[in-house]
Amino acid sequence: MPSRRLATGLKPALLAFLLAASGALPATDAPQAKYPGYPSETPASFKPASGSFDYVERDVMIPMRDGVKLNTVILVPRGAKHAGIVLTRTPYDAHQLTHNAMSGHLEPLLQGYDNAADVIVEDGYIRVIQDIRGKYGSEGDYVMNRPVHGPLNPTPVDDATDTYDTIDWLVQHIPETNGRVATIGISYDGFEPLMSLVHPHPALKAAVPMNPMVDGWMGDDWFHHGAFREQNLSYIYEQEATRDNTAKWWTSFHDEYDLFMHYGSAGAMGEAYGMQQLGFWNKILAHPAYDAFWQQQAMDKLLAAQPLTVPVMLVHSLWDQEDIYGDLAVYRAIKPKDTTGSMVKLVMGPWHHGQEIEEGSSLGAVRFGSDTAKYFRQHILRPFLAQHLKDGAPKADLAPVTAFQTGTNQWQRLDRWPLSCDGNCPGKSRALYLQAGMRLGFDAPANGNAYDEYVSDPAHPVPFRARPIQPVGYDNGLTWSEWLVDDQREASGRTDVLSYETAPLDRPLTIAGVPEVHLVASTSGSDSDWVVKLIDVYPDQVAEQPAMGGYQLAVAMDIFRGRYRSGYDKPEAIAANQPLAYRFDLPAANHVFLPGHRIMVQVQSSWFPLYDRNPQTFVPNIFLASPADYVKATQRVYHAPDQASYIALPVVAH
Ligand code: PG9
Repeated sequence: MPSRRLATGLKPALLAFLLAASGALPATDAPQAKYPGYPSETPASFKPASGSFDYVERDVMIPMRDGVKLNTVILVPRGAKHAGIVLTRTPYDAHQLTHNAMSGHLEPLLQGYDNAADVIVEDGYIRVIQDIRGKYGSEGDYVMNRPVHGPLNPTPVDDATDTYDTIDWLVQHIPETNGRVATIGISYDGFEPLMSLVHPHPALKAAVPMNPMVDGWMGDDWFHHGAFREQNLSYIYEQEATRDNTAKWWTSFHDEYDLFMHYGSAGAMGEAYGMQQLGFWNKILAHPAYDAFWQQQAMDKLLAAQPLTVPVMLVHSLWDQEDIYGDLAVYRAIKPKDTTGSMVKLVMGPWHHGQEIEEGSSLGAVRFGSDTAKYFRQHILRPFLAQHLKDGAPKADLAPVTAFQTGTNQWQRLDRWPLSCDGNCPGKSRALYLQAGMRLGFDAPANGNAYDEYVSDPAHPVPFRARPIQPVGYDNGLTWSEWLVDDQREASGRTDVLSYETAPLDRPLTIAGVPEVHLVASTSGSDSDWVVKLIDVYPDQVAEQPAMGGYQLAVAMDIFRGRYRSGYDKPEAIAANQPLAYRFDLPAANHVFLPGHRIMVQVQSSWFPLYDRNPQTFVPNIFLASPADYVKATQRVYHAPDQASYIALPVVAH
């Protein structure tokens, strides 16, 4: 086909060549053009005209001690002098986290996941976000939550050494800094500040782990008391398959309940998705119990063995749908080291995972009366960072513990946490007994029917929230972040959920600590899961918020895989139809059950598909259970005088 001619009658290529030769077109330093007379319009390198920006961006590859270079985005407020550095190390794409919006102003860039952007910008800090080893722009090999050098990691490098080397480079190569660095982050990015505390760099002046990943087996992202959080398969798949997470999870179902039922065991599902290619997935399959693999990488245990030399602010979300265990476990581990009382601060807010850097006036249907997240950032985080990062800043006026009390919706300045019981402290807690007639009360069970029973059917597991079950996610209207405050009426109406309830309270009941489950139960199977929920039941009508009428708000709830009854590292079959004692902690609560409210306890044996189903037949490894292993089981929960089931409530006297 003849080439198209222009109005000039010349062929485009010839015209372009003539124009270029005449100098009529700006010379571009385009790479050697294939057609010199018709060069690319894209230059070999483009330099943004950022001179008007209120910050200067420097993207650098920082060499670690083993030569691996880590991609690091450095954002320096224009004109900064003697500025502190706020460092986040992330597996979630440093470039994306520092370019949430394209702006000549720094705050829009940082407004998004993991940045307390208002505080960082208002106080003129240098913001540094770095891809961790093996992810996105960084070199090296990726290992999920890379364990410290030792039995689990034979290499000379880990996230502690990488943080040390990064800080060392930053304070030597950023002339605008005063040499004071704080590490901060949420979730996996919260695990990194904890790692920064292991053999810390002398320039590290503070660490702010928020909702950190600490013990993936006991109560954070991978298992809770041995039950596997199989809805996180998608995370493992995307996080491990490629360096830049370009291999995306897929589904052929709208309802995640149907998706996970379709594949049977979590192991079979992983196989169907090709996950045997992924190192961390194979490690999970090989370590279903709480063995050395999990115990030796638990950050609370690791830090308990470390000297405490850097001030730490632990930030906990009371309704953390992902890492509700870790920060308080770390607090228990390191607080005893804080002999001066000035090294460890604890903050507990009424938030979902990471909500402390978002809007905090409500969570789902629950309202708090003020923007609790902004309060935290401006009145707790900001003075803490200033004290440690700004030359000559005053000591922050912060209590050892700043906790939001739900129910009354008020912030508290506390000198310790918990205020009462925190596991194994008889005499400081009050037993809330399950009683006959589906009642609940502080009187030990009298004679009456000794137990209640239900049939737990793995073919129809209890949904952990109303169906259709959404995928785990944060965007496009997904409400994953709110599931812990879903109305539990969805469950209490089921025949495979037992619900026990007090009469309406005639006075407030305050708890501030860890509710401890003491369950006496039997199963006709040889393995079983037990889910226990402590619930605040709202009055039948709530004038100021009608939708809360009769709302069943979980204050604390968790799951326990019965095979670990004798020890988390010792799975064993359960003797069928024998009333046996099960003891496990629920997440901490700081709550007031108000007059007119009732207390409810729910018991069930599945929480699907967030958690994989227990086949209710004892098999060596549930990941490898066969379809035939999944059997119905008759569950009995006892409340006889000598077989009392109760929750030891960490009650605070009024
Ligand atoms: N805690 C988050 C997460 C980790 C692993 C699986 C799923 C979620 C997080 O690091 O963002």
